[in-house]
Amino acid sequence: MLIVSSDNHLAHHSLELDAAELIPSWESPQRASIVHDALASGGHEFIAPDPLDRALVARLHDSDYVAFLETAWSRWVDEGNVAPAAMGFCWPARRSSGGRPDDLVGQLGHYSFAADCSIVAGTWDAVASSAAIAQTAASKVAEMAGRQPVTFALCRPPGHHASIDQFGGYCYLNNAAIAAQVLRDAGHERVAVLDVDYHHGNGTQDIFYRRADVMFASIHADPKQEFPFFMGHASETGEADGRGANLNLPLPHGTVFAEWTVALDHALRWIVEGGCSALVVSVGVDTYVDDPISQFRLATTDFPTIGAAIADVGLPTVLVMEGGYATDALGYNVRGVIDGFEQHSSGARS
Ligand code: Q9C
Ligand code: ZN
Repeated sequence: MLIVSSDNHLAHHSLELDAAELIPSWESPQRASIVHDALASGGHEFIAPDPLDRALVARLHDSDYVAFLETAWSRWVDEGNVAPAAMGFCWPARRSSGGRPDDLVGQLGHYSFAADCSIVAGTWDAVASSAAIAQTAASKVAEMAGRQPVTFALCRPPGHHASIDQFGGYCYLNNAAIAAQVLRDAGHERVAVLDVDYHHGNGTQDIFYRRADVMFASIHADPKQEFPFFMGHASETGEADGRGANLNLPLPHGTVFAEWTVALDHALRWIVEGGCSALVVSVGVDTYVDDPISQFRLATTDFPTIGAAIADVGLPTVLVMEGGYATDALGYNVRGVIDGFEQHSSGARS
């Protein structure tokens, strides 16, 4: 498989508020190295990303938000802060009047939705590189010949929690949304984004919620029990032109593969019936039983089955890396999805 990756993320080591303690984020630099190393011996081709297309990003994210992400760290330093991470502490709440404050800490609240995510010196370079990886992986799929084009975007930081104008959940720019837009621009009339990360892809849902041309399906822990808490309910089905183009399949804590895979079949059927001609997958492997921040019970041996089921849809596919925090198993689990996809895709399909 063609894999797009980069080392430009290494200086992004964010802090997160976890159980009232500020800790080095679970979303660590070593995650991407672990996945890279697990794939290095698999006979894959690795390429570096093209430069990020800023006009493309501006079609998915608010331009003032992107400018904020790019400049927040230097503003933080210029204001004399010595703390190693720029972080907000005050967010707009119910009955807030809204509007963007002038103050940097106020803007950190305005442009984020969770305290598990902060901006450090290396954040923007990592975020821009991660988005460029998704963009490049999608443009390669769009130009590839052959039966079932597929690429893997080894993105870090992840993207599916990043909305039009808010970061959170370790995500800043929405890599999967960028990949989907590239496929749209390459002539695919209808594109699906399937999100199999443990957490709901609230950012991807937000970006495409009023659009019919990108369908979004997510299988995730019930927001009644789990982050991001305020989005991801089954009742959210899309609005305006996007009515009916959003599918949420929330599952309870403790879900095992036999239950999870029923939701996967449902989502894949929905995508096929929706008439999509290309697929982006938000590949989170934090559904794994021993994930330190998650509560599903998938096994390492389940991930190749997931990859094969996704390949069976037969669409040109961009696999985009999202979450997965059990560093001991992360490499095997991601490799499982990729091997499962490739083996199914190259094997006899009826
Ligand atoms: N500190 C992804 O998997 N973190 N993001 C809260 C408490 C929320 C996960 C943990 C998890 C975000 C891409
Ligand atoms: Zn996740």
